[in-house]
Amino acid sequence: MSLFSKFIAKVRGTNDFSAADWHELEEELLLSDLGPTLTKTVLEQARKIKSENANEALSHILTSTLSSKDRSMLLGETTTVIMVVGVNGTGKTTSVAKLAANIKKSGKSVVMAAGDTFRAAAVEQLQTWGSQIGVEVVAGKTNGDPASVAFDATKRAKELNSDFLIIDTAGRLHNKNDLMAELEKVKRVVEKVFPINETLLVIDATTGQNGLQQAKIFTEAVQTTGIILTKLDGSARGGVALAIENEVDIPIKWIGTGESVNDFAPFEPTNYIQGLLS
Ligand SMILES: Nc1nc2c(ncn2[C@@H]2O[C@H](COP(=O)(O)OP(=O)(O)O)[C@@H](O)[C@H]2O)c(=O)[nH]1
Ligand SMILES: [Mg+2]
Repeated sequence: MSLFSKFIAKVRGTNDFSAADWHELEEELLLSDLGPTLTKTVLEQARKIKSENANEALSHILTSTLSSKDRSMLLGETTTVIMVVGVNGTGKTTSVAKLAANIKKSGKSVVMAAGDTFRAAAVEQLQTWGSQIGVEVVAGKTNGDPASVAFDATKRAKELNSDFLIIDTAGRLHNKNDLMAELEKVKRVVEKVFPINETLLVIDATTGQNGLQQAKIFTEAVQTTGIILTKLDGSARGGVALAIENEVDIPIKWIGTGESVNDFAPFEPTNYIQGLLS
């Protein structure tokens, strides 16, 4: 049963929701990771709903909590450069590969940069994806400078006249200043050649309010143009998408729904809201 189906069924049938019913709905909203602020707002607005149009009214309430910013990919004039950032384990490397495969499928050329040089496994992981999906990976030495890998990859993308360059990064969050300095350095060297068009922040949907906290910290440190929300397949708490967009007003552009390369799609707000309601 979806988040609001019980509420809708009840309001439709009786136009009457008891105090206990409201309490139950509140708990459900909190459990689905809407967070306290948004839960309060949604409940306040839901109290005004009449039986005749409960579904429509709720759909309107929820849609208005989403960002109204453009969700389409920001394109460059020549090579479009996408930097992917986020905490370790959220699904950055996997999402880089999924996005590259998606771009390749649309007939465009793409190069991937193995910018997480802190873990040898991360470089190998991207190289494995690269051979699987047939996309070139530029990598450097383990513990090397991520900016130098990014620079080499940018040169390679230029040489190949590639339509896209996607840069994987390391996700150490323990020190915001270090992270900011490192990502800025990557940005600086890349932008000697091409501007970075998109900085996509990867958030793991199963981490709930913690994911929201990460989004806030990252968006303070780096200019983020969009979000990739991963692991929606493993989360019964899809409400976190609403909470994120409501709090940081950055559009979710892509969603990850599994570990394989095709478990990836553009975020469709209408479908998403309908999923919460029906
Ligand atoms: N179920 C599921 N697992 C995912 C998804 N995206 C990534 N993963 C898994 O999450 C783990 C961490 O992913 P990885 O890309 O290495 O994260 P990174 O540390 O941010 O680069 C891996 O086991 C991935 O297969 C997703 O959308 N759904
Ligand atoms: Mg990684």
